[in-house]
Amino acid sequence: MILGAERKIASWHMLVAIVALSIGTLFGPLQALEHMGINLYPALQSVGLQSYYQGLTLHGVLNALVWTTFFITGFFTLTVTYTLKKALVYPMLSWAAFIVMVVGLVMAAIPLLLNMASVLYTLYPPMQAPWFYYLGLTLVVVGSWMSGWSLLLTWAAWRKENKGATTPFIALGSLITVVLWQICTLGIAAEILVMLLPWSLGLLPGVDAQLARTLFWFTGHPLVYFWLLPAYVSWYGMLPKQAGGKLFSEPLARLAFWLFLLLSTPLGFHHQYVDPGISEGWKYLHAILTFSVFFPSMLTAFTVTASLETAGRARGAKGLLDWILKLPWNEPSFTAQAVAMIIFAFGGIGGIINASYNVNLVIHNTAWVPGHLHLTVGTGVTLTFIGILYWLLPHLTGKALWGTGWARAQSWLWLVGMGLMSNGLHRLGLLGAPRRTMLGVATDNYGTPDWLFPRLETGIGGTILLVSFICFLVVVVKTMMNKETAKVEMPIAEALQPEGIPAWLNNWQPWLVGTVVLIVIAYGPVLVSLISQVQLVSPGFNVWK
Ligand code: HEM
Ligand SMILES: [Cu+2]
Repeated sequence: MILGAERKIASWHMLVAIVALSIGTLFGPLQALEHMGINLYPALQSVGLQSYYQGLTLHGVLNALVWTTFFITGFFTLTVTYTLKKALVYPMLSWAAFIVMVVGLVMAAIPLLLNMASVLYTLYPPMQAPWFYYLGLTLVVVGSWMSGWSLLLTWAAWRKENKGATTPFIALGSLITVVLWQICTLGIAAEILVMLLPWSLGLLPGVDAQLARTLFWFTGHPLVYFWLLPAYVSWYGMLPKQAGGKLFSEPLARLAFWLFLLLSTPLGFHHQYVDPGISEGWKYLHAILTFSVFFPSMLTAFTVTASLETAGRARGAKGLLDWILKLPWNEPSFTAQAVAMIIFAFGGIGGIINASYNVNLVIHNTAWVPGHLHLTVGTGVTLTFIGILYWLLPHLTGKALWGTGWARAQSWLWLVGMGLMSNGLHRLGLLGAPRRTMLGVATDNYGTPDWLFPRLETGIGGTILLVSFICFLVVVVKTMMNKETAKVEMPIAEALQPEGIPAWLNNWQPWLVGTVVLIVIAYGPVLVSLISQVQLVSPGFNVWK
């Protein structure tokens, strides 16, 4: 079956995603070098970059929001249609979704580039951006919703034609992620449409910063699962096949996705442990719920590792651990994703510290936090997506991947660079260095000599990451120009035991009901109290000019 429209739609998404990542990532090494004491920002004023904070906002928005969202909506267009073996029922809806996302992106990019919206990617009011920045971000989200509707409608049509059939795992995992996104983005949609947009238009006298933060994190935590679950779709559903093995247990894989749907949203207060206006009891509840996410995370660690072990054994491994060496480390797509997993494991461990109500106070708002998020979204997710591109680009373009040696080197350099940078940032955080701060300057004022070594580590790591990223870009550009053709298909792993899937792992209803009930319990009373005491008092501030 040829799914031409779907491929075209996905190709356009990937193009925007890669361009966003390329521009966004440019600023990363600048930040890392600044931390080391090499401040290149004054020289960049001539090309329009006004400050560290403008660069940091571009870095966070383009990488964490734009690259991820465009990649994911494009990737899911393929995963759902290919595994259901059904073309989109409304391809025009998916095209319209893409156009809405691009229009939104342009609207948001203009004020970013003009240094009118350097409010960082968390857009915390009372910092205020122009109204068209907020509207642009809203359109990106609305476009991603539309793209999800198109996939859900296609699945509904498939169900009618295949009464009683079990949805294939890859399609199910993708659709669960789509639904998670539709639910959790209600927070940021409410924040922008009801407060920030009218406030920036002058229609509201002020803004309630506490309510805005709460609505932001309603979306902000599940956002990390919106990033991560597409990587899990690949780790569970594709990587075992790429490695020459099988998915160890399909029921466990499905259970993990359902649990992420259930547990992702009702725990955003773990980002607000120090916020006033939310009482300890509610924060404690969210802390407990955060720890419950440990279960699906461990299910994933176990199932994915066991799947890769089946691959190593199929390749002739006999001993306890030699299956690791037998894995196809010469394949760039595999290597990138395997390296991403290794680094991600450390991110998971650090996450337990962030989640702990009391220990969090030690690292809150310190450099530890970007140290952590580069292990998770910055590597676990991004390097996995890069690994996916190593088969997806040949699939979409019909051209062979250029330079497998370069691509492999890219992953290992990323491991070294990220290992150093992230370690440096974690250490700086433990020494009390704040995040979102020009540490090169801050050290002279309130730093200590202990900061010196981790600052150097951060700068060197960031520079190695730049080299890694250049390798990636060379591979992409050279592949696009490659004369050698290749026919590469989406890898789809079989289950080790194609046993019947229990009905409760193919049934949306109990999971959706559970999700809504948990959200109402965990957020309802606090939101009611914050809304009933809303104080629209704060004017907008521009702190970056
Ligand atoms: C070449 C690779 C990269 C380098 C060298 C790098 C470097 C940095 C540094 C040093 C910071 C801390 C700045 C501060 O707190 O003042 C930072 C922040 C951040 N980075 Fe990266 N980064 C890279 C890639 C990425 C990627 C791939 C992503 C996500 C997909 C990402 C997402 C973020 C986010 C969300 C922040 C926090 C922004 C904020 O606090 O508002 N970075 N980066
Ligand atoms: Cu979180």
